[in-house]
Amino acid sequence: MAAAVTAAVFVLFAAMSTTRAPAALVEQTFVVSQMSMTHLCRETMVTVVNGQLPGPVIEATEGDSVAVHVVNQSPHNLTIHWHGVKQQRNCWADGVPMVTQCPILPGHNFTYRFDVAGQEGTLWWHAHVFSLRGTVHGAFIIRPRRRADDDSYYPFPKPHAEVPIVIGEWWETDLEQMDRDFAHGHLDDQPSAATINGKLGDLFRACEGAGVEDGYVLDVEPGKTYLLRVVNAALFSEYYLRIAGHVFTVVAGDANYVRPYRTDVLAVSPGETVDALVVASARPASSYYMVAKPILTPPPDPQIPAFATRATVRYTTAYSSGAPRSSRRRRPRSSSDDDAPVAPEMPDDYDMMTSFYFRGNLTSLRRQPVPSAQADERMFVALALGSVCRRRGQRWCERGDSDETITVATMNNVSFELPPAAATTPMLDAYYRNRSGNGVDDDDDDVAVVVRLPDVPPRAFNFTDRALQPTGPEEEELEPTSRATAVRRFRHGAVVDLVFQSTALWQGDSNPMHLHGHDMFVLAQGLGNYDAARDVARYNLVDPPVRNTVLVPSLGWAAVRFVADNPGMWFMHCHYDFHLSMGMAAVFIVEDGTTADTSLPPPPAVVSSCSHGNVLMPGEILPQS
Ligand SMILES: *[C@@H]1O[C@H](CO)[C@@H](O)[C@H](O)[C@H]1NC(C)=O
Ligand SMILES: *[C@@H]1O[C@H](CO)[C@@H](O)[C@H](O)[C@H]1NC(C)=O
Ligand SMILES: *[C@@H]1O[C@H](CO)[C@@H](O)[C@H](O)[C@H]1NC(C)=O
Ligand SMILES: *[C@@H]1O[C@H](CO)[C@@H](O)[C@H](O)[C@H]1NC(C)=O
Ligand SMILES: *[C@@H]1O[C@H](CO)[C@@H](O)[C@H](O)[C@H]1NC(C)=O
Ligand SMILES: *[C@@H]1O[C@H](CO)[C@@H](O)[C@H](O)[C@H]1NC(C)=O
Ligand SMILES: [Cu+2]
Repeated sequence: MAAAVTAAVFVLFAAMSTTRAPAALVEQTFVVSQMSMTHLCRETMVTVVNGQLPGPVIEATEGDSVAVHVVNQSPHNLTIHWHGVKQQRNCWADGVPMVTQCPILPGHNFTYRFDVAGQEGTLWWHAHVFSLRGTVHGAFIIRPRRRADDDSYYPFPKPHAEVPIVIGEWWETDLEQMDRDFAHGHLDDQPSAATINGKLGDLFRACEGAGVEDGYVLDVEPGKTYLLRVVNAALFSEYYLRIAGHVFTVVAGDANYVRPYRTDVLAVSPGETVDALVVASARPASSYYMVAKPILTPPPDPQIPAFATRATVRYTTAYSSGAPRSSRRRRPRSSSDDDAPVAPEMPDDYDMMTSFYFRGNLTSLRRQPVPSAQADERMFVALALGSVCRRRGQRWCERGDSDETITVATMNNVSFELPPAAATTPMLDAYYRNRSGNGVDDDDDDVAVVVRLPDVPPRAFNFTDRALQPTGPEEEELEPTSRATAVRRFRHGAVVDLVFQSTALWQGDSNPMHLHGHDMFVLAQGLGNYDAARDVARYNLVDPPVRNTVLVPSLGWAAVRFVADNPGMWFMHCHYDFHLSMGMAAVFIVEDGTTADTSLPPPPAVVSSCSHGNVLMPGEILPQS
């Protein structure tokens, strides 16, 4: 009795001291359709959500439920992925076509339902039929849940305003066709421009007589602090972002707080987000360019044109407090139009070190409970290009830029392809029904094989030897590879150490590696070949930054640790679109735990089906139990 009373009092006390605003349902409808847009003097059909580019911002509060009704009025099969949302025990809503669901067919609808619990900051959403995400994307903001007795619910002074800054590219290509081109080893497509919040900016010429393209304008009041929520939604490049005359204070990356880090330049790779505070402390009489500039891979890699783009930060004069009050509505006055905005000095085209140091300076805001016990699983994954014979099943063919081969991208010498069975049954469905197998039938005459993603590269070589970059005898020996459905199973709760090694094999790209369903502790990064004997000692096990996308530097490595505690099938892939379409991907299976609340629940009542219509009741696909 006494114990019960004490418990009741305690519960009441706890409830009082942490009174939180109640969780809400954030509901939104995404109508996906095609729209004609004119840039660079040419009309282009683009696939967009709600007629907007970038698409609508989702704004939620930590702990909210989200429901997004997707109405597919486009001619494309598509799914939407909620990039960075952990989807704890909710893999069904992760939005990877043929892995977690069938695509939403043209003319069909699908509703995604999920919670955003335990995450705060900036994430984003995008189509996951790969290249379509070039125009089907938007920011996803999760604000901290405010306690009733506490106004300072951010771990930094509350900013005056919050501004999504979405870096993207303008494509005049049919993006679905481009995907197929990449998958067949044709890498000729390239963006026509870069964008900030969908605008190309004044570095690009509009039609003759119409001058330059519009740029995004951020109006600021002197002395106020702005929280920029920067998303790199580009398909191709990592970008630097700078604002002339202003300094950033980075406060979060991938919706995980970092210790405030002052820098005049941000580095954001595709898939990543960065939250940064900017104080409008420059001379208000001028305006200032905000420039996003891609990082290029130096020759001998093919020099794909990539473009810088710019927006403007413009000071508006607020009421000065000493001035007499007037009933007239305050009109923002822009700085003199005659003055060209001040331009920032940008890093050089091939400067990767500024990005490397930027990342090296990020630490988690709080000490992290890094599971520092011995890892249960260790993997070393080499990222490379290779080639397969164009004719399926053919074992020998001419290599080295030959027409007989298709260029593909690999993880430990496997280039990912979906099993043909996934065209009718998503891998997760099959897995759910037979959790002891890989979730893929390999009984019939499928060409694709399911293989275990090797834990180490099957063949040791000097990973970062630049002599491997151009086609040549050494390269040609390593180049042959194969396609398969690469999967790797993890016991529920396994602590996994994963080292990614970017290689010089046939290219010298960096690789932004993205893991679905989990965040990763980024323990260390380095240039050259990873050497455990030397590099494990450098692991930050105290306050490593936590991310869903880790940039593996060009000709370098990154070491991450994650806890495989979210049952389901999670895509792990490079967030450069060309690498993804070429097969730099794998599926991580996280097994069920021992209890119901550590196991994958049944699929939601309405799931999309590949074969018959789009609405299927669970009884139709699940064995009666
Ligand atoms: C999809 O949703 C829209 C808007 O809610 C509705 O008008 C339409 O009938 C739905 N289509 C299907 C196939 O359910
Ligand atoms: C932090 O940034 C500074 C300036 O770019 C750089 O010199 C330093 O090496 C960086 N620190 C790490 C650990 O990367
Ligand atoms: C489940 O998968 C395993 C391994 O692939 C297979 O041997 C077994 O027959 C499957 N069971 C059922 C009921 O399909
Ligand atoms: C690997 O290649 C690099 C760059 O060509 C070279 O400097 C290094 O000595 C090589 N390492 C080994 C072990 O051969
Ligand atoms: C990949 O495997 C093939 C054999 O299947 C081999 O010829 C090639 O050298 C390997 N390449 C690498 C980078 O391991
Ligand atoms: C869309 O998906 C359906 C069912 O999986 C498939 O039959 C069709 O070929 C796909 N269309 C395209 C353009 O990929
Ligand atoms: Cu890559």
